[in-house]
Amino acid sequence: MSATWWKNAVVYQIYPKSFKDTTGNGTGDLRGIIEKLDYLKKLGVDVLWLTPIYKSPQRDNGYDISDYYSIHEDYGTMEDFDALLEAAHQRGLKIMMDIVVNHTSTEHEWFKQSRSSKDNPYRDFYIWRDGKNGQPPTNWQSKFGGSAWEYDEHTGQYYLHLFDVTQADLNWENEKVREAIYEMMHFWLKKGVDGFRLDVINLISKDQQFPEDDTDGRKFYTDGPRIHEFLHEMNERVFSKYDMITVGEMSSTSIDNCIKYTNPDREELNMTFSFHHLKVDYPNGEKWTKADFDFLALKKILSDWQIEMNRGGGWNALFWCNHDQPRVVSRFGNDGKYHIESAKMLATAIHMMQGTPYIYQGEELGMTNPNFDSIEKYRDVESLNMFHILKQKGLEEKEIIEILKQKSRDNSRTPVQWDSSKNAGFTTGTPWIDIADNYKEINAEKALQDPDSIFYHYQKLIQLRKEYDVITEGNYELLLEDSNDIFAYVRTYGTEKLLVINNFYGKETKAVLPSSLNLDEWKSEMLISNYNDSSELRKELLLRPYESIVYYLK
Ligand code: TEU
Repeated sequence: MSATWWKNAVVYQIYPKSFKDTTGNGTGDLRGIIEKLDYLKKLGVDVLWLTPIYKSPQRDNGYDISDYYSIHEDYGTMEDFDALLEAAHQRGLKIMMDIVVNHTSTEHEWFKQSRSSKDNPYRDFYIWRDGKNGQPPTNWQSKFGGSAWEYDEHTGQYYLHLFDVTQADLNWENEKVREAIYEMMHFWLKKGVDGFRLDVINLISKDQQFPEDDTDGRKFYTDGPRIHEFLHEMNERVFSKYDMITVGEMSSTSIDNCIKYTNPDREELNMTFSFHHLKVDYPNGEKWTKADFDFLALKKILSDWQIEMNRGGGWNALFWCNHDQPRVVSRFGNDGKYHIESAKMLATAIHMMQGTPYIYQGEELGMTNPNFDSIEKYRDVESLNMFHILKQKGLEEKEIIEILKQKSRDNSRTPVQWDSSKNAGFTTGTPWIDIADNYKEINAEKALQDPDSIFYHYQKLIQLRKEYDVITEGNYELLLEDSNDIFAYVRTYGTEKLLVINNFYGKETKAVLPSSLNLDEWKSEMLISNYNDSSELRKELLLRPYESIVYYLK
């Protein structure tokens, strides 16, 4: 296997809590993942990323870790984990762990020690500062709302938490913290795991002056002063010793930084998730408002990242969905009349780009947002915090629910719809969060029986990636840049081309391809489409609602 096998791999993200329950306690578990490995193998993915399964009080569904070395009891035991690893490896599937090292739970032993006194040896594992005139040390804001500093009466100082108050930021300036983290990483890699997804990894280096201005403070710790040094050190001390895949989750980052993170010469990470393309429905940067998405901005952002990362020798992780984002078919597609067409179109649009694609559980079934209509149905800490903050701002409850229906992270956290039986075959108990009520129409059992299903479209896209080098290697050029409904691009690799044409809307439209493509000089073959009678390649193509076609030119 080549050292860069991850370049044409496809990763599948599992949110264990909502994947498959085998005990009837309403929460998914590791045995449930083992049960579904053959399903995942059939889809054709190579790597399974598990969101955090470590011991945790679950304030933020496992992103608040209290022990890096044990498994959260609802998910099973370390024996179950070992069994999963073995069963996955037997099938040629790799396992990627979610590594959360910007912060730990305040229930982690390190934090308990740290909080106990100013001269405890663990005090410097976290970021403690004195207040300013009875106020927090800076005006930095938590990503989940409110101040990023929490006062601790016991020692009279504040600790930093960029996320929930129970997620205390680790002090990466402290070499002992870094050593402890590297040791933990070796523990999992020695067990045989094949990769890491590193949670908000570009936030670990804070400006030690702790400055402030009239913003929320993110510029003082995003892609911070020592971030590249820390990642290089991590690579040298850990990643370089294993054949593994690494992907960094990058909050509010820049293309320039992501080139640095992923250009192999710098020895940091293999690839990065950036989120700019998923902020096109945040008008003026505001997430907590109901809004349509800006299609031209979406095309521009994805294209800029395709072109610039390639030019700088970097590598993108490609994705529409994860456990923090609404379901893409509800967001950029159509979850009603054109559910199947639009889900397939979106899949094609992202899978034919350069980078390593990530599929989030249920995306391959076209799972939709659940449209939860009362606050009791929501579970996510961010959604619940925002509900209160927006209420304080004077918004009506009904209005806030409409916003949550579009923006809540719970939109993607409802259980996987396996079949049409009770609770969609997810659990025999009471699910920890409700199941979307369309599970009788949208479920895996049905998808597997229908050769035209969204599932088989994803399967085909994955196969194509394995067959055509142009999908992995080709450079990218955007076509019809100003079109308000078509997202078309061409990939070129030596003497091969891939022409990808997507209608992003539910109306017919005409694509007039530029003469510069010299279409007459090429032999073309249709590789995939979402209608069974899509047209051969022509200079002018009439596209039906959400029609999506890929042509291979040689
Ligand atoms: O998310 C980091 C992150 O910045 C977001 O995607 C986050 O969900 C968003 O800012 C909220 O508006 C990662 C994890 O993916 C997320 O689930 C965790 O809650 C977070 O880190 C803290 O560990």
